[in-house]
Amino acid sequence: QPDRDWWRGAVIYQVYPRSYRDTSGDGVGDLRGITEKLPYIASLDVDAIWISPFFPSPMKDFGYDVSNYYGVDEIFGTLQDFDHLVTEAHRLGIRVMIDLVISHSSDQHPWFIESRKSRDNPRADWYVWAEAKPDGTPPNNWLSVFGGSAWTWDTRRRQYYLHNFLASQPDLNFHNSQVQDALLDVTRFWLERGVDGFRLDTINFYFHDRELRDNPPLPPERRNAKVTPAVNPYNYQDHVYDKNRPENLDFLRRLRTLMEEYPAIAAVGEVGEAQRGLELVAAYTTGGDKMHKCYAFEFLSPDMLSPERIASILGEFEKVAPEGWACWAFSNHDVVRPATRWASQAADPEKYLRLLPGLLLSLRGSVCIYQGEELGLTEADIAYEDLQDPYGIQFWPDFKGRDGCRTPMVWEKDGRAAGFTEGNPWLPVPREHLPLAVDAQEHVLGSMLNHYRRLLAFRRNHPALVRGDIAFMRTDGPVLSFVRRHGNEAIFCAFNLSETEQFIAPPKGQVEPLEHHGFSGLLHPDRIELPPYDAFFARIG
Ligand code: TEU
Repeated sequence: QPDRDWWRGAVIYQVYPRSYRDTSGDGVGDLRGITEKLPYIASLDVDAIWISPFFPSPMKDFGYDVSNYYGVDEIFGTLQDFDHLVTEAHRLGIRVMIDLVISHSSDQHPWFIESRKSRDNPRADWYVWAEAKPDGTPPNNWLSVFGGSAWTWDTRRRQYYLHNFLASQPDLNFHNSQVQDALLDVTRFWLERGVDGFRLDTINFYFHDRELRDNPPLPPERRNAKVTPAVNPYNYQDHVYDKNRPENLDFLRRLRTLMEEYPAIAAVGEVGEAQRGLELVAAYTTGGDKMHKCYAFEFLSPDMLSPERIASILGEFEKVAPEGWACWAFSNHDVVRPATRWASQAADPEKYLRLLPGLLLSLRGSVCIYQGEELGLTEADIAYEDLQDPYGIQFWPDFKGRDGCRTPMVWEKDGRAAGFTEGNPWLPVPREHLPLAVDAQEHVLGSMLNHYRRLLAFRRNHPALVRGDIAFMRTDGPVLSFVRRHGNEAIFCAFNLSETEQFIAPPKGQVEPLEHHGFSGLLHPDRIELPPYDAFFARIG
């Protein structure tokens, strides 16, 4: 019997294919490269991989602009390479999730090429077209995440089309049922090829308001200038009409119904919404008929972690989504790596960085780990001349874009391009990453890599950490503590997020300290001793 519930508490390892391993020598990673490295991924003991988009694409947004949903871009290989990857992953016990980017396509997709030809062709209504205002300006005030108006004028149709991201990423019109059917067909194609699930890009952007009403301004108390750069006015609108529409739920239900035809499929939806992320995650995951789980941007923002913040985010989630399931991530291909975003601000960055996976892997929810996070990679400083990310180029220097977390994976300390490629890597390999290469950490007992492995094994050995509920104990001050409980197993977890030693009272009843997790908190008869940035785990009665 397939384990239909495998996604609960699953650890998903995110692979950004351009930067994982290049076997063809063109400087860009490929599917064969991922397959070659599957034994490494298996050695981490994760449940699944999520592969960022590998479909044919003009790569204006590095694959998040798809021009054919049924294939593999030449640069990444072939469909046969993909089938082989899936077979090998399954042989090693790793499930495969792919990244479906269906809110928008590339402007080079044949659907859009046809759509823009005239106002009355069969696909005329497959994208979101609208008349200019009488003065020639765009239909409303909607903005693109990547800067400027969300509307671009098309000289042939003499109309504007909608794009939430780049102008080369036109927004598909979900109000058109043919579009929905076409996208479900795409989904079925990959289900038939044996994938185990999907990471669904920008699920809250699927529908737009048909009446094209202006977004109201965001009230100042709900602004968070740090989430996206203050230079981008996108951050100051309340996105109630361009995205986050109630109809999104209907399409997510259709998707789920399709997924239910196959055994043990799971979907994790990306909710790109800084202001009301948790509320949306709740709406999209409760009821068992939409997404299995979602991730919002709570822990992907620059806001520093604190016991209070962590408890309030998880507490809020439990409140709004008692039966929903979260997926937490500290890192992905869109945000500054936590080693730089958070740890560099700590008194002891190295120790702080080791605390992060202990914390992440103990929270209630599923977890995503982004390639290189397990090595402790820092954000690379990319020179303006080397920038590839359109988002970075647009907002430089206020915001340096996403290339700094997309540099090649470092495999060999002394290898050419760190063992990533025989050619010239599409983004430079930062010199400071070399000592962190896999081969440099592999056989070092206490390396970051082995720390992750040990923690992943620790989590797997304790079902309460995987599927248990969570009850917070201390949430104010520098120590966070909670109890994870599942069946008759209860685990007390405590984290010292400060640079000074802390003492806390042990939980009542029997306390049996657990080992093999890489932390050194100590139980004394009357208190628990937590060194700076350290943790303590115990089985309690
Ligand atoms: O990201 C959606 C999203 O909300 C991003 O705009 C995010 O806010 C931004 O990257 C800043 O961190 C997804 C993908 O993860 C991203 O790589 C794509 O560029 C985007 O969709 C468009 O498809």
